[in-house]
Amino acid sequence: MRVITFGTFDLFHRGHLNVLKFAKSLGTHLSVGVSSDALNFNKKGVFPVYDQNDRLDLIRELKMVDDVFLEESLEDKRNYIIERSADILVMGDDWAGKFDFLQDICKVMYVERTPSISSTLIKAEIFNKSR
Ligand code: C2G
Repeated sequence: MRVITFGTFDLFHRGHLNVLKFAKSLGTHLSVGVSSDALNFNKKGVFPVYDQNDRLDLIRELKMVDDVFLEESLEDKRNYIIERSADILVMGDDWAGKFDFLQDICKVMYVERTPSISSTLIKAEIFNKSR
């Protein structure tokens, strides 16, 4: 089984590790789409702390990851999935229901996010500690 997942993976943390390990456990090949700096800026109005080349390099080096590519548009998921012949799409449950329309080409799974950690919380904590 070939699995695909997507994310920004800024300030790489335990929640990111958990979802990637879980995604790989579902199959034998894991592709990861790392969202581009421009996609993040357009969606959230801020750039990630780590730029896209660093985020791509960090994800590429993980032993459970077989293939890494830049996700340049949220609307291109269908093409990314077809290009990589993915059987299963794994997304965090903050996206629950949003990608059900892709069920005609692959299985779509939403996984529970790891509690109490996020890139946003890490940024806030660093900000508070450095004041
Ligand atoms: N995640 C998690 N637990 C957390 C934080 C994140 O399981 N505490 C998961 C998310 O659910 C996602 C992955 O880690 O599956 C990457 O999270 P983000 O970097 O926040 O990704 P996001 O910006 O939501 O992805 O097509 C989607 C885009 O790439 C954006």
